Amino acid sequence: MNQPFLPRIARTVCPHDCPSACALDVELLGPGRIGRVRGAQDDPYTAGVICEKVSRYSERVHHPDRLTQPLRRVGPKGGGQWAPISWDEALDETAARFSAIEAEWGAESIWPYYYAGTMGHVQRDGIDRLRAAKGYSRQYDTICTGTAWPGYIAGTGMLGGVNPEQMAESDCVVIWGTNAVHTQVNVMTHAMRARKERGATIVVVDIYQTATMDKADLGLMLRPGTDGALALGVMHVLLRDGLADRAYMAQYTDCSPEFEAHLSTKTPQWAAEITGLSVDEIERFAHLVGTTKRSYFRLGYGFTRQRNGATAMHAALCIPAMTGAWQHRGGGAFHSNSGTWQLDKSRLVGSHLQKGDPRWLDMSEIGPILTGDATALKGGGPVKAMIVQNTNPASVAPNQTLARAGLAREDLFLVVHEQFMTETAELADIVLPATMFLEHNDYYTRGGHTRVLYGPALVERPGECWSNHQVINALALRLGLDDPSFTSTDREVVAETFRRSGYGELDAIEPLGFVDRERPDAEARYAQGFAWPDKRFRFAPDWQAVADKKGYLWTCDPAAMPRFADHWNITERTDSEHPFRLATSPARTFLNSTFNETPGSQRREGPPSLFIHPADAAPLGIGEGDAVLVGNRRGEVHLTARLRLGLPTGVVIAEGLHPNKAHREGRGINTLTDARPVPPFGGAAFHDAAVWVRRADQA
Ligand SMILES: Nc1nc2c(c(=O)[nH]1)N[C@H]1C(S)=C(S)[C@@H](COP(=O)(O)OP(=O)(O)OC[C@H]3O[C@@H](n4cnc5c(=O)[nH]c(N)nc54)[C@H](O)[C@@H]3O)O[C@H]1N2
Ligand SMILES: Nc1nc2c(c(=O)[nH]1)N[C@H]1C(S)=C(S)[C@@H](COP(=O)(O)OP(=O)(O)OC[C@H]3O[C@@H](n4cnc5c(=O)[nH]c(N)nc54)[C@H](O)[C@@H]3O)O[C@H]1N2
Ligand code: SF4
Ligand SMILES: [Mo]
Repeated sequence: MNQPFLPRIARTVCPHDCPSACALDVELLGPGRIGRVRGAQDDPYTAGVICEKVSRYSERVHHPDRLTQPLRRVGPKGGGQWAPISWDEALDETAARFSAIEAEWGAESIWPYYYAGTMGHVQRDGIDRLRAAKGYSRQYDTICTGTAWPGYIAGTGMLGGVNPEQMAESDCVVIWGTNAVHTQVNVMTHAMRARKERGATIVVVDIYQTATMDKADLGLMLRPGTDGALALGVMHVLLRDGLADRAYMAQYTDCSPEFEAHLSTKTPQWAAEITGLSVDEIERFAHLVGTTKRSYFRLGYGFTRQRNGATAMHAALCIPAMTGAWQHRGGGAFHSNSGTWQLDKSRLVGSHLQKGDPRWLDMSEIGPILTGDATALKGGGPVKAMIVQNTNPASVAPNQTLARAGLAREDLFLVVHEQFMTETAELADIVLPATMFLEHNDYYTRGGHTRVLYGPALVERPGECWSNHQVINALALRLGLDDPSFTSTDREVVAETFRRSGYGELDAIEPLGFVDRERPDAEARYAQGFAWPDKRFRFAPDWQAVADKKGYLWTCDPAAMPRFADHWNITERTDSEHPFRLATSPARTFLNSTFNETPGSQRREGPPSLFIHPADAAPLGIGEGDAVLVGNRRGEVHLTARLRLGLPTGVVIAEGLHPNKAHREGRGINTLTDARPVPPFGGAAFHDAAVWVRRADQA
């Protein structure tokens, strides 16, 4: 007997790649239909606030372009002609091709590829279980966190910080290298509470006048890739003016006469020269954080998407270690809590099944890898087959020309499991339709906060969509794997992972919807010492020790690393041919390339644009709204000029990622970014490119 559907509001979690991982209340209007999505009021970090793109999620779930059945390419690669096929046909063909390619080229010629389209661990990371069991090439994850995380760990010894809810108890919140209004709106909720309730000062450090800087009391607009210099100038002033907490440094840090000597030449004049800030701005900032005990440093990812990003993160993190802000409630630092979950994911990712010791291929180097770069291939053979889940490398990967040429290779067998016909899916041999978060079960961690949340399947899936977990399991069974982990349901994997991690039983956790992993405040602020053997924060980082902790792989000569916290001058140089520095900062209503298919976001973002200072535009004959061409050694991209006063001269900004085909000639912004791995351990310098700009009609 069919039960009538009762419209209701259900609790779940936002699955997207955003540190906030908001707790959501979703209106369920019918078995397969949702209405409004709201931020949960009773979740202390979400606090009832979510971004606009997710509040109109019904646009995305019920989008007419959603993929709903498996497709096989007919005609040439990328030709746009597809024939619908059954799941059996799609999986049989994939398994047969994978087996044949493995027999001819070896298991390492197959490279499962994924990222964080959903942040649910079961659906995101289950692909590693198949990879391990088959001995396929491994994926070295660098694209997002490759510079930021090592930079932070270099100081504290682990990836964790003071609970971000404490921003509300701060007297000074420093929002550094994150455009939180766009990328993690909840930071603003708590920072603005501090201002309203305590009169806290809000400082924003960025390279242009972002929507976040609009809200700041002190906006520090510096030249791209110079954050290390700002940090050193600040520390110089702290020491010079007696604002360093000497007792704290003596007990909790490795501060040495050599480090102080190193800082003695890093005057605010020196820093002003490099950063483009004034001496007064640097001294004001130093005095503010030097005299405000409760200063909270919220360090983002953006400033680490520079070639010197890891050292910049470390240098910024050194400031609260010098002021002793860690000791005070509402003070300290935070980047991510991703080192604090203590999850046992060994069954989920198939550690028990690992076959051999296959090569690690760097995901950021997908372009060089697929176009046969011997170094990027680690001396091994070519990649001949891929299954891609949860990511859109034809748009998001650096050096798009290489990435797309590689994905389009006729001799690459490409399977893409997606919710939409993305620009990666367009290049596939087989496209598989994927469920969305409301249609499958998973759990989610919150890098920007303290909770691990459960998101249950709430609505019926459209058409023949399958979850990532189902696809990986079905493919594994067809490839002859019989481990019981390949016959479990997604809910069982959540339950098992929680149980193995000591979180408790899912049945008990589900009604509440989360496990709070908040650490005792003293631990979060390292009151018993930092996470190095001598318990001291490191002004002189031991990068090898960072690599050893996390399994990072060196991408530069270790001897090249600066000895102390420093400004490492290795960003892409401007020259007479490439006089501008370009950053590709996130747009407010796209999330990487996700949401660039929804009408609301398309309307809000308009055509792909380039922010340029009028003083730079005038000599080039560029006016507001003109078509411009932006280029460098890697390629050329069409954009629409937007004249803005809120950025330094010599710097241009393209907020993205718009679809490649929204650009004239179909080349997206990552045509201009570099895929060569950033030191010390890889990653992509998305905001670090030297370019030229011209009127398109003069090009
Ligand atoms: N709306 C929206 N939200 C998102 C995303 C999105 O694309 N759109 N992406 C999601 C993902 S995957 C991530 S990892 C997070 C990242 O979120 P954030 O931590 O905010 O990092 P980014 O978005 O890369 O960049 C943030 C800011 O850093 C600035 N920046 C660039 N170079 C420098 C520099 O040298 N110094 C300084 N001080 N600032 C610099 C950029 O201009 C930008 O304003 O956001 C997530 N949330
Ligand atoms: N120029 C420039 N490029 C950048 C950045 C930048 O700042 N500037 N940021 C970089 C960063 S920080 C990151 S993290 C990367 C992110 O790059 P990606 O991880 O590729 O992020 P998205 O573009 O959002 O693509 C995620 C895809 O996963 C799909 N998806 C979502 N959920 C599921 C699911 O459950 N199953 C399956 N099969 N698919 C799903 C979505 O439809 C979407 O197409 O981009 C990077 N690229
Ligand atoms: S702010 Fe981030 S986590 Fe929250 S709803 Fe928006 S995308 Fe999701
Ligand atoms: Mo990211």
